[in-house]
Amino acid sequence: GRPTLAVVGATGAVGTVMLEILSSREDVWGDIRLIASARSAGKRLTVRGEELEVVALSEEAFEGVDVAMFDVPDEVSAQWAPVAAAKGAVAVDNSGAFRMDPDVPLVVPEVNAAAAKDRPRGIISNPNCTTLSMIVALGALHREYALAELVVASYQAASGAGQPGIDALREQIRKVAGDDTLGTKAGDVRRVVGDGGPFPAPLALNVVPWAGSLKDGGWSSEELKVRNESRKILGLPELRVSATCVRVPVITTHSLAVHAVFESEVDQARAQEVLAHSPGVVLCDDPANYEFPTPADVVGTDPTWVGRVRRSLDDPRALDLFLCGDNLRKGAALNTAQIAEVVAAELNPPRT
Ligand code: 2RA
Repeated sequence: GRPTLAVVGATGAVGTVMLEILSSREDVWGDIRLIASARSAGKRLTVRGEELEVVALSEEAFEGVDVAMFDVPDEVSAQWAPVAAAKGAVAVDNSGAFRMDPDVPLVVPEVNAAAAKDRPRGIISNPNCTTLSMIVALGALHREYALAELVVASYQAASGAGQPGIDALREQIRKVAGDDTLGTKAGDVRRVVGDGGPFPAPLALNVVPWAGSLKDGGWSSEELKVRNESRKILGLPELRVSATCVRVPVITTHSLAVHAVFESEVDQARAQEVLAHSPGVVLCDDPANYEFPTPADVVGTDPTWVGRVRRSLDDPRALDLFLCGDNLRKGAALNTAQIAEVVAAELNPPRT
């Protein structure tokens, strides 16, 4: 019969979007079980039009589960995804705990769906939302031109830091609203907003060049994730990648400015055509009519949106482009759901 699905972390920012996605995609699941921390157990949430009670995370909660999606912090996944796998479930994990484990595939179905089959630990990882917001489009260009180097700057939304990030930005916006003097003197926003909450500086009326934790050489963990995960997904362990990750006062949808260098010469019109015909990508590229993707237009949608596609003026092998992707949908819940569907089709092949 149809496989049983568990959603672990059902009450978080990504979990909430996951329930919407499960309610709107073609339904491949039998029972769905909602799991969260003991604090959220007993809450009632709606999925597929049906109200379900959230159960507390425990070994027994995975009894009879075929696929378990995890949208929880790294340390919770590190402990519990192996428990789910030991109970016989395939764990699809959206934390950073296993992404670089050589025995855990890192999967984006439009780019490397076949990798999902080779999962010796019974765990499949879902990439970081920043990597995911660009990789479907870059995978398509890589197939055409062979990628050699990426230089990217991100413009990341507050919800990348979960519900606390959303709540903090909304509160900061309330604090600065209506005061026409703010943003004209050094430190005035900081005085009104206070510290940034989950962000290392105020985010309202500001941009903050930081996401994640400090790593060697001054790099942030987020910047290393973009580099390491892009290499693993594209199967290019030597790919040159430089990333600067920046938080901007947007609630949801990450954007990236990308300078991509290829092995062969590129052509603007051909690159646009490749992108326009790639599943999961929408080309929105008519600057004469001010058509380009922006987070305000992209949020709530599934694809990766690409615009501003230009051939570099100084390098015939390089393209410059701008991308937007909803970090809670393709950046998290949607890609996890797509991976889970790949596994479901394998467990319960459609009849032909
Ligand atoms: C962020 N990508 O945007 C990180 C974690 N979700 O904060």
